[in-house]
Amino acid sequence: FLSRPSEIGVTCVGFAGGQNKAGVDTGPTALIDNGLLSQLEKDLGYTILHDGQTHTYTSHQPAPEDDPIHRGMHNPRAVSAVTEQLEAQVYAQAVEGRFALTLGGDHSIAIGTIAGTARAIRERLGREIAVIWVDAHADINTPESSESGHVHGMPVAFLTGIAREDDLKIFGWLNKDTPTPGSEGYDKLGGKVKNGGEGTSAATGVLSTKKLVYIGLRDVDRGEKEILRKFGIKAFSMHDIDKWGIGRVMELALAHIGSDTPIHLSFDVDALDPQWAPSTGTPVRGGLTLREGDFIAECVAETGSLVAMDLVEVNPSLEIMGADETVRAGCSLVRCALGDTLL
Ligand code: EXY
Ligand code: MN
Ligand code: MN
Ligand code: MN
Repeated sequence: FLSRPSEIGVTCVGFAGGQNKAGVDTGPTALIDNGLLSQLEKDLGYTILHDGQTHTYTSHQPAPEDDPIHRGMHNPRAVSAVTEQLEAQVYAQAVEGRFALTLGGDHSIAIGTIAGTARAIRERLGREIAVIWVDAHADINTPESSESGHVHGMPVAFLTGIAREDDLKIFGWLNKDTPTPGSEGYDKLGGKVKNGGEGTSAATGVLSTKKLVYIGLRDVDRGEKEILRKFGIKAFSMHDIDKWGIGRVMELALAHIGSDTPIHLSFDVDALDPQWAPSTGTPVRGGLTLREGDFIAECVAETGSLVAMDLVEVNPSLEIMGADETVRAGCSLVRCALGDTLL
């Protein structure tokens, strides 16, 4: 149902406000300086559509003094404003049938990219997207369960509707088309109430919890584990990868999504072991090898259903000695997702 896109719409997001370490905003420049876009163009034959900018969205962001902590979240209005803009940018690429490639930036930006892909695919193909989230972390804290207040640990909660805000300037824009929990016909979590009985334990957001699969998890907060269990979210941890091997895990992950489902791949470079990707804000040892990371991207490419990808959390300013390695690993992941290593 999908033909291989010949065009890639690239969006570079120089944003670091979802966490507290400077430098992740320069990730896109480092990836492009390493030749990523020319590799996709010259070696893989794609047409690249890129405005040549790394967007900082400064005119959209409130001044820090106008962005106080809200429900424990740091920079909530800045993250909300940036992701709302980004939603429109990614939507504009994907709705034209282009592959939407977004280079981050911290992982909070996935609020914008996934919402944009979901809207475009719904409109263009009448389909719901699935998301493969490759990460050491689950990024599914609610503002209340988060211990850090960093929004890059929360994007999945907002996307699935597990976390909600009515304030349009603090992610309320995400819920414009989804029902308010507790409103008629919906339970406290926004799940549909069936014939006046109990609600389903499904939240309602731009992404269904049933269409989400994690790979590579190894640092999941207690509150997040509870959320994963409660909503029955499919997750393959490093333990599962050690046990079954990455080949089997990918078979199971893709089977869960089902064939013929448009896929958005959100790849956090910290899924890789710090041996391969040390230049990232929250490294966790015991991660994927470079080959396992590339293999995940290759398997997703092989489905022919990949419509969008994020590569996030490359922070060239961390670990001076290793920045090159991380950038090269990031470029490799993107090339693999776009079919480079398939014969
Ligand atoms: N779970 C921790 C938190 O919520 O602060 C750590 C999150 C790190 C998120 C990185 C981007 O994947
Ligand atoms: Mn750009
Ligand atoms: Mn992440
Ligand atoms: Mn992570």
